[in-house]
Amino acid sequence: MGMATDRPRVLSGIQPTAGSFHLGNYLGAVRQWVALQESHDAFYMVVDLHAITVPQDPKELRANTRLAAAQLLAAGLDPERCTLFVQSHVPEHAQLGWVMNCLTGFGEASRMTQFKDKSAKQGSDRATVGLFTYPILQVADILLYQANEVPVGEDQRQHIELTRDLAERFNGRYGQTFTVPKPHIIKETAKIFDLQDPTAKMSKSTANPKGLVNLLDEPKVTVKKVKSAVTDTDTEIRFDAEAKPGVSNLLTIYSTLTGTGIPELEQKYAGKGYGALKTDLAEVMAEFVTPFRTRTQEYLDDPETLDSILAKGAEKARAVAAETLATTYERIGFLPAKH
Ligand code: AQP
Repeated sequence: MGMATDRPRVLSGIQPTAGSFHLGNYLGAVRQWVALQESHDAFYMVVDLHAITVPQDPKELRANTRLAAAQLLAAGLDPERCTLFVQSHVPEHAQLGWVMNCLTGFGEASRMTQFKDKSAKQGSDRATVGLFTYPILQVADILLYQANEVPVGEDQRQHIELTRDLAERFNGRYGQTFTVPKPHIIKETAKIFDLQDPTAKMSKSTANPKGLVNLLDEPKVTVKKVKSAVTDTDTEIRFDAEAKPGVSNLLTIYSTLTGTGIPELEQKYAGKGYGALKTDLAEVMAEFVTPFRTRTQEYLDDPETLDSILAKGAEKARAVAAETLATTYERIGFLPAKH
């Protein structure tokens, strides 16, 4: 582990809310996590504290937390190469979260568009204060690890901006304490779109499940969804995100999963029509999800190993988080507790 400390650090998280990860989560974020563990000192977590910003059934939350960890391992995270843990196992997140709450302006927090979107979806009267302040907990998540980069999808960009602002504000007020992080957003896959409404982000809380590709769905379900993806009325297979969002989204997915360039795909399907593209992409998808499902199940079948990976991860994460929190408390002027 000694060499890991010379590497730039990354931190990111995913919610254990939906059961299965969807294709947007994977292509927008998790795929980058897997790559970055080779070059960075990587910390990845299942963010169960964020999950309770909306009501959760306790049994389901517990099961979904293990399921999220199993999917991360199945996607290629290697506990020897990264630190994988559960957010609530590291109490410093909530502790630094409070400090960050006290540093954030109410107006500043009110400008977060994710809160506006998410609260509108469930009716703003029912939205919790936790949902309102979750971007601030996210700030704490990132700053605790002194992360240099945060690999996320486009929808999280504004939260990384907030993180930068708060890190600079704290540093300015109390002296250099936090690394100011940068977003790590891959342009091509920063926003994967809904297969039925290719102008909307693929999202677990969609009204039409046909547009959402869950990685743990039966492969035949996925095949059907891909084949009935909305395209447009002409037949030309060409990447044009503005004029042809549906086809462009399919090309992005195809290209990323196979490593084939988009121009090459355009050439391959020239004159062939959407049916051929969809049939082939459906096959690519099925080939991707089938082993992913099997590997996820293998981790779930051995909860002791899974829990021990998470316990080791939490221990490594806590060592870093506790140090940052202690420095923060000291800078703020909290009286040290007697040992
Ligand atoms: N459609 C997407 N395209 C690219 N990246 C995406 N991400 C989510 N959707 C897309 C990225 O996935 C990571 C984990 O996100 P999360 O834990 O916040 O997942 P979520 O919010 O539960 O996913 P949804 O589907 O986006 O939920 P709702 O419907 O609640 O809004 C993040 O890095 C995110 O950017």
